[in-house]
Amino acid sequence: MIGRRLRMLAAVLPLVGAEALAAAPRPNVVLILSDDVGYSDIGSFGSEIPTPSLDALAASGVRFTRFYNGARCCPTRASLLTGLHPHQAGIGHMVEDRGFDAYRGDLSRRSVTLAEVLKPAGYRSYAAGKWHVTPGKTAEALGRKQSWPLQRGFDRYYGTINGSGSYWDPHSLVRDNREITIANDPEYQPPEYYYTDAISDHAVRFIGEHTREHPGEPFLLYVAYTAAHWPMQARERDIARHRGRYDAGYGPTRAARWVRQKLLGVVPAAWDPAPPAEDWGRVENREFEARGMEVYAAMVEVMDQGIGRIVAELQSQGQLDNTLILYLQDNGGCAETNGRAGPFQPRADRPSLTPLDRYTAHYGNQPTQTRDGWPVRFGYGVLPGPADTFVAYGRGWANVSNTPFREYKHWVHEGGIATPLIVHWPAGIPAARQGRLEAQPGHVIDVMATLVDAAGARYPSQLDGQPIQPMEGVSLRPALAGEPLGGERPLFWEHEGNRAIRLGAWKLVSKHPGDWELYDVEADRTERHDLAARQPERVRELAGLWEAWAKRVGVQPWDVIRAAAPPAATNTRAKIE
Ligand SMILES: [Ca+2]
Repeated sequence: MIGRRLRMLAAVLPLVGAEALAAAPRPNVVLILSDDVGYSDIGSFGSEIPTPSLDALAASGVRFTRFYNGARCCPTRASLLTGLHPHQAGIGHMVEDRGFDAYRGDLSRRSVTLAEVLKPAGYRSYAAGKWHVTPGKTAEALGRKQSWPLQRGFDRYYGTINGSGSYWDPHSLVRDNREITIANDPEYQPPEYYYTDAISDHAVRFIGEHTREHPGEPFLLYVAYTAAHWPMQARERDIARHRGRYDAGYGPTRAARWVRQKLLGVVPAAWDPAPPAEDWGRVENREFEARGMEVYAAMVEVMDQGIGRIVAELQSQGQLDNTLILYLQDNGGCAETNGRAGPFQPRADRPSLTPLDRYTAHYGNQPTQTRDGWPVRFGYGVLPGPADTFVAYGRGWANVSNTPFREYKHWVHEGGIATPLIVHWPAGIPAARQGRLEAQPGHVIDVMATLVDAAGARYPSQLDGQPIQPMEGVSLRPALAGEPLGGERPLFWEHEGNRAIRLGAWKLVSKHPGDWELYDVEADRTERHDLAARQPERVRELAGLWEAWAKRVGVQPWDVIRAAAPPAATNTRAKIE
């Protein structure tokens, strides 16, 4: 009951702020998402990685310092695209069917995407990059296409339907409604293929084509980078700019980020940073560990360069002033160990496997060979970067990425769910607010409500005869003007049995299968001082709100969902036209 009252209040109050803003014509929207990048990994949130393009957007935009995602690739994307909680959108876990409607692993027909909502308001929509809200790991799954971007409101698409994969030869690559390989795509043959650049190039191309072919019409452009998800892969010349920067290890990098974060004001000095995850003094192969972070830094920097080209294209088309740009991250730094275990594999003298012809597509996250026949190598000590390597950067650096927070991608402690949100919109943000920080909490569910508000669109109650669930978020537009978002509202998370609710200054959180922990996240957002034992009444109240929410959105016990996992898809190949 309390939850419902708060939601109603939250839904009514934002109008006050929105009316106070000067009326701007319907803005273009460029929604940029990065993948497995932590809270402190960009310059305006404390990083040493050069991100001048994002820093420039931050300097003349508004930075939300208490913004949240859904802890993992698929649930965050489902929420971002629909304005619903992931379970309501059918993506309660990832993209496998676990036998419940909230866990179909495919975007629900009882949800609408940003593109489907903006289309009746006169928008054309484009998407470049990772989709990952429908199955895509096998040729058979890709054959279904029912929830591909063009079936969910977008007019053009270039990118990967599935998650992760090689940057040099991505699998599940699609142009519009057609599966392609990097080699058989007549429309895009750069001198050297690299997925991050391919995403940027297509985003730039879509802006140019739109302004030529549909002048005067607003557009939505969704740019979903896979940087800097494993594998750590980048061009040697891009890695070279970061060589030696991480030789002193995790501690000094993390300490320097913490100092910069305090100077920037994105975290208060009073918080006690989370403990370090790994001890550099005990690292066996420092060259290997430092190299992982050098490549990661290169991946983030190349993404930022692409964002710079997107902004430059908007500028050259005269569109920048009335384009609402949002940048955010899909989950915290990733401690997964892919490619790091097992014995070192040296590079062969020559390609030893049969090259793939241009019509052969490969399926699955981790290819066994490069297109030109080199075996893909992994294992402790394999220096990542080239196409024949497949290695993650590891927990020590993920802990640095998430400075100053605890935990990682998958978990709903702050290290898993905290993301920067940069909002840039010269025509829509008052000059006095440009460059400022915004401390009101927000969540990826709010992006739908924000775009509906900014575009003057109508969120439908049904589409094609299907009833559509009401959106869950609130418009962030008042906050752009420095006004309140409409009082306290609870924010909720569930992923793999990890649970959390944030209401006002309080956060109740649990790491599966552990008990609830209670934190005052205004005084202690790094979650160092568990107050659950001292405040049982508050624990009960917040736990009750969480239980009611979980029931409403269809959360199932993680042990049930885990047991319903289908067999893992293996690496396969097929010829495509
Ligand atoms: Ca991710």
